[in-house]
Amino acid sequence: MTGLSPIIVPAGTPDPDPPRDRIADRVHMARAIRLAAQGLYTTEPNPRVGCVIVKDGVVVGEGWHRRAGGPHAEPIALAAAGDAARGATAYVSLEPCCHHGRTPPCTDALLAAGVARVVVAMTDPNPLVAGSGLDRLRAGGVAVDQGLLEAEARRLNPGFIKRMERGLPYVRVKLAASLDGRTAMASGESQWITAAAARRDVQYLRARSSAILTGVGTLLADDPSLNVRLSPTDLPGLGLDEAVRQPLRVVVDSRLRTPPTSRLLGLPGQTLIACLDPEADGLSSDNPETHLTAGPHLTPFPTASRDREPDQPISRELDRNGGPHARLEAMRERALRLEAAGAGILPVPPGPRGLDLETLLRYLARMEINEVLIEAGATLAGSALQAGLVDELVLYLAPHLMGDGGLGLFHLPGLERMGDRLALHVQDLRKIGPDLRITAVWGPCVLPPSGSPG
Ligand code: AOF
Ligand code: ZN
Repeated sequence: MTGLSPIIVPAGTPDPDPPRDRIADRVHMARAIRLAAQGLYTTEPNPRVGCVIVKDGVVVGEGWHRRAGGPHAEPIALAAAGDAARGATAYVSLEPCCHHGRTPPCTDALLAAGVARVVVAMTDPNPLVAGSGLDRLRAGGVAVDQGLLEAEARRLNPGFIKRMERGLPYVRVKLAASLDGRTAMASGESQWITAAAARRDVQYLRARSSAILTGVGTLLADDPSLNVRLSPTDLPGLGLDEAVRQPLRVVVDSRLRTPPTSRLLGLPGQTLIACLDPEADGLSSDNPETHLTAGPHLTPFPTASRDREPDQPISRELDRNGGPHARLEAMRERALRLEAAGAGILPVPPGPRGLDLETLLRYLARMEINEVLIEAGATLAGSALQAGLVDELVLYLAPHLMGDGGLGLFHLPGLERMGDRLALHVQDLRKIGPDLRITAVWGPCVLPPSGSPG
């Protein structure tokens, strides 16, 4: 592989006299993890995986998974190794798969190539694999070791792991504020708080995410694009002729107030608007007309445009003075207009504050969304935090003071006493141009820093 900087063996528990082969194992696994990271911007919904094949102390093949549907890391490394794979050791950042997915099982390829030993950093949380890959290798006479640099390997794939283990995506909240924690001036003015370097850094956060989520308040105030504006040369793993993947844009918009002329609807990529489910919201009965739409490309629900005949009488007549049917009909009309503008509409049942964010996130996980970036205002960011749905905060702080009349970072009602505070662990802190970037997670440090490399 070209273009990679030298391997730095991550520091572990000090070992006064580490055997040479154990050091070699760590070096090769570190390399496999580094290779896997080349897929940071391209593999979703698949995990980022790297593989190194070593024979008699010499690296004879390397590979990393680039795209779902494309070859996995192991067959690429095996092809590079050729006959040298016989009797060799394969270092893989994730347990080799043993199932037929879009590609055949990697365990079969490793066995057929005569690999003698396989070292994996972590087992595959995919229930279709989950240890069976290692079992199959052992049954085929291969020596198997697991757990080497496991924490480092897990950091590669927080979204894939959480989706497989808990049916939820990994959620990052990104916010930009002044040093005194304000996201807008008292006048409401908010652009731009951070400088160009921090705004570019956010582009890398977007590029690694499967979805970007915002609220209708931010959308109405800023008309944001929520797209990735980097070029293929900015992102490792992308060929010059390849398009940069646009994450799914998700707008939390209970009453469908998103204007069909919103900028994000005109951009490449898909937009999903999550609204309050009119049925669950008590607006409606068993009337099939109450189904809104999810857009032809998202299709989890029957679409209004397909269900309804053009001149079918509508319930507006029943309820002229703004009662539930009129409101429902107004929602339907807005849904149809937004759908015509290219959006998918997803009805979500109500939660403690507005629509139920956990249900929405579970739905996104079913769509194979691994990492979600929330770029929203204090209300949505606060709701997501208080619902326990946020895994990581990425906070950009500009060296300004905006005054105590400005808006704060999170709307967190009910925190009154010191004991109510939400405790964070700062995992990474660095200067990006003139601004600071703080990456924080809950509790002890287990998660990776995000954002652009360096
Ligand atoms: C590996 N090596 O490089 C990757 C693995 O549809 P498929 O065939 O691409 O299979 C996807 C699943 O395979 C994915 O959910 C995960 O369990 C595993 N990914 N496994 O041995 C790889 N990318
Ligand atoms: Zn595989």
